[in-house]
Amino acid sequence: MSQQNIEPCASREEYLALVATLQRYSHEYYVQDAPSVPDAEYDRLFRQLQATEQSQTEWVVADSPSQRVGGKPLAAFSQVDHRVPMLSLDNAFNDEDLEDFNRRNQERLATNSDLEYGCEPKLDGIAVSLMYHNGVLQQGATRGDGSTGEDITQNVKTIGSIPLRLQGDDFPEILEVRGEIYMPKEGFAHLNQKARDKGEKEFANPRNAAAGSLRQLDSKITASRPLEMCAYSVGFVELGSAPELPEKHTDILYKLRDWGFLINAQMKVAANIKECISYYQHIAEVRDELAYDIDGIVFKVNSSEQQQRLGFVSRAPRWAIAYKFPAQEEVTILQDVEFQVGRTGAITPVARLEPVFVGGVTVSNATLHNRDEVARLGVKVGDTVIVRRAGDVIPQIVSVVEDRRPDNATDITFPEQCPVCDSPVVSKEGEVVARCTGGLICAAQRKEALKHFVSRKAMDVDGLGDKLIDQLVENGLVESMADLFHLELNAVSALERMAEKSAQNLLQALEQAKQTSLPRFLFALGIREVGEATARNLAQHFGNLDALMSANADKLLEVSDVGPIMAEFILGFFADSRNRQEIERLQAAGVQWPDIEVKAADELPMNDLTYVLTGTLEQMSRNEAKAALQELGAKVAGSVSAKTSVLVAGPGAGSKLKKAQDLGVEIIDEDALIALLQQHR
Ligand code: D41
Repeated sequence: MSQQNIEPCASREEYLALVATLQRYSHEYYVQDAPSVPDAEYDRLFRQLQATEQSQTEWVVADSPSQRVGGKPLAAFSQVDHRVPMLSLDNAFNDEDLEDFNRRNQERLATNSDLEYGCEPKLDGIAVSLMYHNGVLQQGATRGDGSTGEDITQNVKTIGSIPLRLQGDDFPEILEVRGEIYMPKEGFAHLNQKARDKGEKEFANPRNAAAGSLRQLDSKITASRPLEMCAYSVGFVELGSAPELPEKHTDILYKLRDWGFLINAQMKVAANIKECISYYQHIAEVRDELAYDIDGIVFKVNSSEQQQRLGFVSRAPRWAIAYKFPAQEEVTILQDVEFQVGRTGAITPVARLEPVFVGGVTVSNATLHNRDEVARLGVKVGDTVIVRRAGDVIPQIVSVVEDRRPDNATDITFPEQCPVCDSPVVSKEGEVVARCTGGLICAAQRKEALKHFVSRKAMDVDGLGDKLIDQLVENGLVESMADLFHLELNAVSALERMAEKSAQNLLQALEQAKQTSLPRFLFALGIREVGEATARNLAQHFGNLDALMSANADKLLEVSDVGPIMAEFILGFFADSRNRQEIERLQAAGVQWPDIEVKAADELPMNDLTYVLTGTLEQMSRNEAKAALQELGAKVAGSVSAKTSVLVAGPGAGSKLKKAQDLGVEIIDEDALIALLQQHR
């Protein structure tokens, strides 16, 4: 590609106009999430700015966007005394605490009327102070101990959502803006992925990553980190000729937004404390979908006049409180490690923990994933560990508190024999997973295979849960999938805790499950790597089971989503006579499905179209959407490029949405996607 020639600005006026343009674009990009020009255009103008500043050093202004890039490393941070102390926040841990807070406020204000509150999510980041003189950023500082912090001016200037110059003209002569610098979850995941790729140490969480990024003496490092700042209050103010700030806290924040700051999009006004509690519950529900980590909600008496009357005690204002969510990370003790055998024989180390209340539930198990993860953590039995449970994700061990390791801590050794069937355990070269070689001899693998076979997206046998499968296998009633369809009423109702009626229901559910579809059946077989979407593609492509079973590798590779490794697994599965026999037994037991009419690719309605999915889908899973699109002949890609035909963007869409906008790709929401899919039913 040809690099265009970049001409430096011819005059100071032209240079200043360029500075202003770039400032506007950068605000659109970082704060409004709505860039009006493509990245390439921004980059071009930015290079022109740099070229100009190189040849005309005397023109350079302090708020030039070039000043974000990161200057020379500092030897140490100097100290900054806060002109107005940066207060801390009192905590509330339950609704009563919050109601007490409200009652105290009412008493002090000698009123029975409802008090109005500003409500904001409490971002889990680093509190900072930004000092503006005549609208130009002069200094950035950490909160420190509240009276003295560290000068991190160079570093905050690298953060895109911090304005170097305020917009508008009605801002105070001196204005201190306070806010939280944080790292959005997506950026955090990228950063850690890069660290993993390079074999470097990962950050434990986005907060640590944000703190670590700000603590860099070399601001070039900070510049490379995905940080944002969200403003939450003002500190020192000297109006000069500017009008008074608004009376209400929330209106002050709207003013800050006008001047160019990011404020929290979830911010709301609550008319009374009851509404505060509903707000808390609402945010707790959507918490996982937010693009950033939060650890609670901050409630602030909205009227400045009331705030002043309430004042503060020691280091915290009486008029504000942080209602914390249950902690998502806790320390506990690793008491033991057990090894579970999965459907494909994969052996997973599972941590048995001293029970601990974390993320709102009591946790006594956490996955340790595999050998590599155990090595990465360097964890031993007896260690004090940090467990994390966020949302509905299975609990994880994040790290070891090494200075609490007892003398008798023992290494975790992986078994060489399967803990269930005693077959040898092997790890294939290049694979981190250790597997039991027992296949269907192994009761654990059999149980897991059966659980998968009857699961909702597979054969969908109603009322056949994990516990019942365990019982059926342990009592020798079922060895393989086909055995399920030969169960007899008296044998089932003889099982512990099984009423005759439930046994009848189970047999009826099994009878119903026999009428299935080819995609379901293929998925249910549990072929390694063949998920729901691939099973659909295979069914669509081959139309019937015989055609699939007699396909060679080349034929399999024609199916979208099937690569060489998966093709190998599919061939291997059907080459195994035990699997072929099992399929015959299933069909003999009455399991059946209609064949599918195979359409040539160019007859499919979405042939030639490439879709990308981003953000959260609320009415279907991403896999379901993907499968439905592929069924209509569309390709579903992971990233947006010039080849993308349509981007489906749900709430929380981020960089992909931006890129699609830049490239002028058609963007639709989930409702439009559903309408589109229905059109082709
Ligand atoms: O999101 C936050 N972490 C946040 C922190 C917030 N939304 N509002 C805050 N408001 C205050 C007062 C009421 C004192 C102006 C805060 C903090 N303080 C705060 N952050 C760290 C210490 C105090």
